Amino acid sequence: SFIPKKEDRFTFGLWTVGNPGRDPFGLPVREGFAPVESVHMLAELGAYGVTLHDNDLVPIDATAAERERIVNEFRGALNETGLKVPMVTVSLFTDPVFKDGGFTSNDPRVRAYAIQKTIQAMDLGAELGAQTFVLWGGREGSEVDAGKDAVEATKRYREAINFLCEYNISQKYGFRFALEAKPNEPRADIYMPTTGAMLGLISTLEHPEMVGVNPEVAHERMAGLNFYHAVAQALDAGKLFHIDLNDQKMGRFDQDLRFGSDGVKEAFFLVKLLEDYNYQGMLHFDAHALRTEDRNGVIEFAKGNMRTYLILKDKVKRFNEDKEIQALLQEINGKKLELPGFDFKFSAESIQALKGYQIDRATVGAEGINYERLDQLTMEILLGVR
Ligand code: GLT
Ligand code: MN
Ligand code: MN
Ligand code: MN
Repeated sequence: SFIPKKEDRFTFGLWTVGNPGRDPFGLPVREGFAPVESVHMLAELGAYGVTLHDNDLVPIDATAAERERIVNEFRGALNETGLKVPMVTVSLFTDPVFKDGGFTSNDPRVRAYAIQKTIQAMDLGAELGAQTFVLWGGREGSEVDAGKDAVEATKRYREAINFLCEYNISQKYGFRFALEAKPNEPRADIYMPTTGAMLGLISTLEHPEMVGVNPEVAHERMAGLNFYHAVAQALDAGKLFHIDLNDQKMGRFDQDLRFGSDGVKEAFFLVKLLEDYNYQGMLHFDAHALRTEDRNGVIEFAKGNMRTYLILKDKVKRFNEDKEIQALLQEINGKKLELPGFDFKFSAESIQALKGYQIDRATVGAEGINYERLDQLTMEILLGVR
């Protein structure tokens, strides 16, 4: 058991298993898996698909002929293995031209190029059969707020996404865009730093129905936030179009650790949320193997992400079927309000009923809620003794 299957919908970015272990202080330590190698390796491990930035596959300066050769070769590997490309994205952060942002750059030459590059990435994604287009604005931010008006930047961001939505419609691509927030790194501050901020921006777009979010565990944890809560809000809004699974120590630099390797409990509640609410999207790992690893370690890393998800899924089942836990939850969540005419919806009758309500404050205030016992039982499930 815990062997990944296509039905589990696990996907990996080409940049994840392709990562050669470079960091801002050190050189590469291994040869990352090249795109075609990644496809074969991941298919063998039971993944459903791979995802990519335009330039993970096609170099930024490739000629049309080179592009065709590369895409054909890649498609050959996909056909051979049955691996899918459910999501693509665009790099608006690697090239020096984007040093002060893409969509929000002060320079209109750069803003136009960012939109042009994104449109070309959409064309590539459509060719590969992708349905989701992720936008991570890694350089959309600032160090010097004197130099860039943040209100103007928000307007430009909106304008660019509106443009992309219209292009999507005009080409009948049917993409759903998923906006990925991150609080900082590589910029000192990145605009729209949290999933909640992205949800706020989406409601101001011309086609809000076409745009959702791609929350990443590490990014909310860098900001010291509860990822489970962020994803819950996105789910409630019908906006969880995609998800980036990995892990991260709270408040540190971007670590992109193997899923579940740091915050097991939070990972458990995330899996529980996704499973209980029947999330049907891809389970996408955006992480990379530690810099200590060789290529074999990269395979261990890829396996580990999927295996941990499946183990946690099994723990969720145990939690949901545990009689004692369920009885406790019933006790905690099964309280009754005896107030005829009041149903928490505003009406003439409910306001009347509410005005006459007299809570027994002392009794209710003194009741224990039993979260200690519930949390201990959860821990015992996680620790494998239940
Ligand atoms: C980059 C970033 C990720 C984003 C990717 C999509 S690229 O690795 O750190 O969080 O999801 O652009
Ligand atoms: Mn990500
Ligand atoms: Mn990250
Ligand atoms: Mn990241």
